[in-house]
Amino acid sequence: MAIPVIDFSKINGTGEERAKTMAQIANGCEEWGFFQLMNHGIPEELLERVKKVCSEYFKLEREETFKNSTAAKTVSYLAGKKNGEKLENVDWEDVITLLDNNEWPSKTPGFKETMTEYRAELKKLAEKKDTSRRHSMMEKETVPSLVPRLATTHHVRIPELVNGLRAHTDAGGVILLFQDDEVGGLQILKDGQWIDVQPMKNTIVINTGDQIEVLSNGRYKSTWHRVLATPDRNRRSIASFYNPSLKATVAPAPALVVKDDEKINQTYPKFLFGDYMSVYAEQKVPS
Ligand SMILES: O=C(O)CCC(=O)C(=O)O
Ligand SMILES: [Fe+2]
Repeated sequence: MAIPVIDFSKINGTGEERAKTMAQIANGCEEWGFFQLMNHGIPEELLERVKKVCSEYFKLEREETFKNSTAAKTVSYLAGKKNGEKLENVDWEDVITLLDNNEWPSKTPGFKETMTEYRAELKKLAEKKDTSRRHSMMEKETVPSLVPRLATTHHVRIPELVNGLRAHTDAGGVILLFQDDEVGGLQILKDGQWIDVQPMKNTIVINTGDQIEVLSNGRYKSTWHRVLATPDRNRRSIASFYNPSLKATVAPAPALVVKDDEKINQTYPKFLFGDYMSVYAEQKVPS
C-alpha cells in the first residue's frame, strides 16, 4: 500500500482532467490525510538547489553544534543509564525555522536566496491548491500565512537508541513537505498500520493538519505520522506550514455542520489558533 501520487499539472487540463484531479485530492484528504504531488510547477532546477544548500548548510553550520547540543548530550547520558534501551520521549532532529524576522543562515553561499525563491514558489502552490479545494471552507478571518520550517532529522551513529521523530499530528493547516528523495523513514498511520511515505524525486508531500480537520468538521483527517531512524544516514526534510494567523478563530465550516443529522453533527469546538498552538507546543516538549 502506498500513499496516492497525484499529477497536479492536470488541474490546468480539460474540464474532465481537472475534475478528476480535484476528486483525487479530495480522496487523498479524506482517506489518507497525505498524498504526493508530482508536476506541481516548482522547477526541478530550484529543488536541486534547495537540496544542495540545505545539505551544505547542515554540514557547514549545524552538524558540529548538533553533536554538542543539549539534546545529543542528554540522549547519550540517558542511553548510558538505560543500558541501550530505546528512548521514547525524544525527537532526534536538528530543526531551524525560517521566518522573516528570524536570523537566517549567512555562511552558506546562496542559502537565503534559494530558500526565499523556494518559499515564493511554495506559496504559489499552496494558494493554488487552496483555491482549488478549500477556500469555501475557510472562514474569512483565517488569513493563511506560510511558515517554512527547515527540519533536518539525524540518525547517525546511535539509531538504535532513538526512534527519530515521535508520532504526532501536525497542528497547522496544510503542510507542504519536500522530503529526502533517498533516505526514507517517514510513515503514516492508516487503519492501524504504519505505511511508508515512499521517497520520490521531485514530488511535494502534502498533508492536512489539525486545523483542516476542524474546519472540515472531521471530513479531512489530520493523520498521525512519524520518522524512523536510518542507520548512518541523515535525512533532510523541509516542511512548510501553511497556517492560519494566530488570532484566527477556527471552527467547523457552517456548511459542513448539519444540525439535524446526528452523524455529521458538530464535533469540534471553536477556538483561537494561537491558543491551540500554545497547548500543542507544550505537549511537544521532550520530557
Ligand atoms: O522529517 C520529516 O519528513 C517529517 C517532518 C514532520 O513531520 C514535521 O516536521 O512535523
Ligand atoms: Fe509532522
